[in-house]
Amino acid sequence: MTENNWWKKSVVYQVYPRSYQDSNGDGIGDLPGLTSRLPYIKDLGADVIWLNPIYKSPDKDNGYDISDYRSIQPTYGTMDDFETMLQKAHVLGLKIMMDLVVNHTSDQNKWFQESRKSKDNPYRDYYVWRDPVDGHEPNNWGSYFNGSVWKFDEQTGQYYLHLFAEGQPDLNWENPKVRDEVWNVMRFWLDKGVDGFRMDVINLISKPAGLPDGKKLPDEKYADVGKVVADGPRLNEFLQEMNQKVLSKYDVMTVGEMPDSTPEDAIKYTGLDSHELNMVFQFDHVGLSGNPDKRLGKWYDAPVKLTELKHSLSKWETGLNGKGWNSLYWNNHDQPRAVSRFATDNPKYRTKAAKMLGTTLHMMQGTPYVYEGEELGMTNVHYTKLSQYEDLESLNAYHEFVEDEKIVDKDSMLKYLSARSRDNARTPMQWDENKNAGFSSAKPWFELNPNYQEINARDQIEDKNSVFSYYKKLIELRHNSDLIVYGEYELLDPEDEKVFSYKRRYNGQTLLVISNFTDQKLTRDYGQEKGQLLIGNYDDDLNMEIRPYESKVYIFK
Ligand code: TEU
Ligand code: CA
Repeated sequence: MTENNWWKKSVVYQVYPRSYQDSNGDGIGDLPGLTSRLPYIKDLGADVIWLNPIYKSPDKDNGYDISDYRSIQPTYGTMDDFETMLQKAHVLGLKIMMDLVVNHTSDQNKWFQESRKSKDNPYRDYYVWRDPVDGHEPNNWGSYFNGSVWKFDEQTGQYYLHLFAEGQPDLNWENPKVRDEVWNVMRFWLDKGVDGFRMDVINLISKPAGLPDGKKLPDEKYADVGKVVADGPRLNEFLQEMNQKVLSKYDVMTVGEMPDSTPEDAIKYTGLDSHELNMVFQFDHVGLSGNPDKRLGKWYDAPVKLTELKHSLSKWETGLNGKGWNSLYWNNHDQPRAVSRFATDNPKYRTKAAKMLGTTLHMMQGTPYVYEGEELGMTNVHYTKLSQYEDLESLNAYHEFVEDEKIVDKDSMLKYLSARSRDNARTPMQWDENKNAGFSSAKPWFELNPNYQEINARDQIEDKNSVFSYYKKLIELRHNSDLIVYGEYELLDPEDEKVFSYKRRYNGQTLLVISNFTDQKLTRDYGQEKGQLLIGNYDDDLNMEIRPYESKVYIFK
């Protein structure tokens, strides 16, 4: 049997539909808008589009709370609009990967509406219901979005489980009927011709038997639920069932989002013999530089140390080599903008810095993901007021830590939100310098980043020195090189706090990648004088000299 691995050679472009392109002047991105921009994505060179959820939803968590898995959110368009988009994408040779959100549904989903009616409702066991313990929540788990994971429901006097927001009750995967429902939802979309799924928090679906308390520090209100629930006892079994019953019948690509997973876990799920998923999204590198006050978790504004970043990415490169497959990403709709977070958005350097980050990631082993606007070097939005935020994770965290628990002062928390809020990723796409950045004829649903006059697609498509043109080259290089796709990775100088350099080796060829993460002029010798320059973000090459945010790639044949 030949290995069908088109997904190993692909580059994925992520579209957050709400912020991509509005077509009907209501200020919200939509499917016809995306359809009109497919040629742009094709021009960039991407092979696959990962589309964030477009299903019917009350939008408490921007589509990650689904009320009907088989219909399209009316603000995004109709099923016809979806099918037109899919068909046009296929004509252009672009594949469409859907978001599959099945750890939880919306509380407006028909299943949950039935489930909460009575203890003997046929849908009761679709969700996780528990009696109060001594008048309290059944255990000490804390929600990803703050507060307890348990919500008391008056009607039947029991609590239901929600790892995320209250409006996102967790499905009970122990119930075989739930699994069958999920398989049917998957078949519904696969039979329409979609090319794969990105599976939302898929490593959280199997809860440990008895739902035991998690470990917590004395001054912590709740236990970190990820540590108790991730990689649960029946996860392998559920994913194998999914593969046997559904995935194996289609030629599709799958990526499982797996917070708290390790390379060892990932090998279990993406391993060559396990027949489960093609790859996972791991969280190690985006989890670095959290607050030393553990109660605040990700909320902090210190930059990440380069040595830690290198260690983290390298652990996955070497850990999965020959055993599983990596996904490569700097950012997505849940993360701040890469250039602001890992390099600099200072206008003096940001173009160089964005290209440097692109080079560092795109020369690694794995399938690269480009988040909309990353290919332009879009930056964090730098909000200063709480009223500018929209995302419930940010708002909940502010209310809990500043107002309820008073463990951080207002100004610090605003700085942390500005550095880390998911809203940084969700400002509308910057298409041109016109009013509303070409995103919409009306006021956008969410404030634009004011820098769209300086950073926009129209300028960059024409400019051969733009971040966009550079990403195009990076993608083209990968498409034409087995060395870039398959080569074995080796980190150089792990203790170097300023330069990220590594080698890739394949069939007697070697690639050398050198990236300066500082604004200083440095000198480094990795033997590059004997190599041939493949790509770099400066006009010329000074060999041993490595200028601010310079990145260059050499090949040795
Ligand atoms: O995110 C999973 C997840 O773990 C989030 O808590 C994420 O880590 C957080 O936003 C970063 O602080 C997925 C989706 O990508 C996210 O948009 C959803 O809100 C979440 O699941 C619930 O469906
Ligand atoms: Ca619209």
